[in-house]
Amino acid sequence: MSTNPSWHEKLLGGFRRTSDRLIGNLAGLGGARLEYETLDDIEEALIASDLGPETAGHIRSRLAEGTFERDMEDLGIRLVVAEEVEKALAKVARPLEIDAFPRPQVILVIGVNGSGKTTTIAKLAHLFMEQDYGVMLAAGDTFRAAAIGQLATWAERVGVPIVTGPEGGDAAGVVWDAVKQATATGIDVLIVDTAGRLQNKRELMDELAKIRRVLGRLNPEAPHDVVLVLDATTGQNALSQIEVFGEVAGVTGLVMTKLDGTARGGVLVAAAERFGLPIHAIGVGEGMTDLRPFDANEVSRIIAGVDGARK
Ligand SMILES: Nc1nc2c(ncn2[C@@H]2O[C@H](COP(=O)(O)OP(=O)(O)OP(=O)(O)O)[C@@H](O)[C@H]2O)c(=O)[nH]1
Ligand SMILES: [Mg+2]
Repeated sequence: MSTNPSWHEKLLGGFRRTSDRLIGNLAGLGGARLEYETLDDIEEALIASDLGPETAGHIRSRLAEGTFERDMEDLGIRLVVAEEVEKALAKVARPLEIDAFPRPQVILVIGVNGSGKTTTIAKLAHLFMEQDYGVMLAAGDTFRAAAIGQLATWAERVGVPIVTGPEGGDAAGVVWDAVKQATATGIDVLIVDTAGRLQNKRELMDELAKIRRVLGRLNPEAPHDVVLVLDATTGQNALSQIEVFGEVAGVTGLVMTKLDGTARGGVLVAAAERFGLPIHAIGVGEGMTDLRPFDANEVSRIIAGVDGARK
């Protein structure tokens, strides 16, 4: 029998900080009648737990509704929290669909240095392979030889072809070659890695703009997806990354990784309400099976601490 933690156990880990904080902050606020001051306290507690102000406001209004519901215990409050968080997350939980015509569908993967781009690409490739799509990778992070090597190792492990260029070479050139090869060989999905290690916003913008120009010349629809990879352990910082990359690269969807260990998963809710961008998948580890589209019900129950597996 495997002793590896299950998907659900890893998720519990990734949301523990958020849900512990939430449960701690809400403890003792139920029970008595919910007066205005108590409602204020609850709303503050929710925001302090990384849920965005909008969701916190909805929860407050729900709790303030009708005098009958006012004698609530902690658990009753948490059930309302779970329902409202689920509503916020259900709107954005949207797996990546492969529906480009003509093929290939080009997915550009971007994000700050170390956020988990390369690992996420491997996990996505595995997910699409399982759905019987033909997948190819492009090593568009040409800044370091190690980056090319890391993606090549993953390509081999997952069992997909990869197009690379020389270290320090032109990323747009690699992407050009990759699209040509993917088209010629009937590939369904081409996933493009990019460098996070760029000096500044200007340089990043120029590089991504060049890749986009090259793609557009081969297929006006490409890139079909621009997926921003966010590291859940960076908490609120993830929100400013969405803003910056949105401006620079026109983000079409998000993947949140490292929702295991020391993550502050509540930021997922804040991101959902602030930007409304599709959240395609979440990652809970470094293995190729550690990425899935997420289940808004499961995640919201974990955040609110009303999950069956948790006492
Ligand atoms: N715990 C955990 N670690 C992860 C996860 N995803 C990636 N990592 C680790 O985070 C580190 C950075 O991941 P990469 O995929 O190399 O990140 P990157 O964005 O490609 O980094 P650069 O290419 O340097 O910009 C690696 O050590 C990964 O193994 C995850 O979901 N959970
Ligand atoms: Mg990388």
